[in-house]
Amino acid sequence: MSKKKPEPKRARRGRRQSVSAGVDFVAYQRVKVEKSEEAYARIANAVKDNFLFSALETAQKQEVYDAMFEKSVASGEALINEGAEGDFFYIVESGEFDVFTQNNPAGPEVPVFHYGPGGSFGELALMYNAPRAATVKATTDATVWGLDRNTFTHIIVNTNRQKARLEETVLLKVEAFKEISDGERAAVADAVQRVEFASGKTILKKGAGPGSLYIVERGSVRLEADGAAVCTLEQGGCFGEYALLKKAKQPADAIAEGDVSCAVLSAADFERLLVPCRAALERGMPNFDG
Ligand code: 1OR
Repeated sequence: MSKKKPEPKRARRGRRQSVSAGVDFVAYQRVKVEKSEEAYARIANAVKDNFLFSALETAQKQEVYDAMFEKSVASGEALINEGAEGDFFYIVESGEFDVFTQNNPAGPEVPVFHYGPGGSFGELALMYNAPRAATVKATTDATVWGLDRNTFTHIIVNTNRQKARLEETVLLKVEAFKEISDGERAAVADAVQRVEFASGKTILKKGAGPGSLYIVERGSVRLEADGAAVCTLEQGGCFGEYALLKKAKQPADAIAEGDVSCAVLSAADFERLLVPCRAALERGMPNFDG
């Protein structure tokens, strides 16, 4: 066994409160497991394509990385046993795992799923406060990064809260979205990815082809054409829609003024979700055509 977070039992005796469907959490204490710079780099590499981590802001990622501990698993060892209480969530750095369940009609010895490097498992018991739904066994020697239940739940709760904030605050400020229903707005909140930009960064370049729709969540974005300011967008402001709607080139540079975070909707999701507000988006655009 490797290092674990300090005193997990004590933390779990805290007052429980229900915060959102399926998620229970206890008073949160930040956890820091000492590790090398190299270990941090390995964690970042292991989670880079993991959807659970893509929505996290930089500070939250740091919080998760701080809490993670390294664990070696021998070939044949069950890291998770079906029916057990959930304790940790795992990300695979190296090695292979098979998933088994007693409910498998083909037999409990036949794997129902497989994980390799970059895969993650053990979230169900933590999210739904339920027994482990399956057994996860190493089929080779493996290295995983573990995250304690309390930190995992805290991050999920925060992510849900951020999504609610996006839905109830930022997206409500988008003029063009006044025309879409609550359900449609919730679908946009589900589809967007949060992307952060450092101060001064050119987010979109004038003349580039159609890309995504950007909705400013935090900070301000200056639109600039040929050195002349067009306008400055604050929370709820959109850019990228001109090129998408007109199937044209970007009419302006979009530059981050201070640190900026945007909710970004892909061209495909834009087509799928925003048909009802095409006209409103067009009406709300700055006059790029002079
Ligand atoms: P957990 O906390 O319940 C076991 O611990 C983990 O195995 C579980 O979270 C998932 O992360 C992972 N059914 C249940 N759990 C699965 C399954 C699964 N696959 C992976 N896990 N399947 C249904 C089997 C009838 C396979 C789905 C493809």
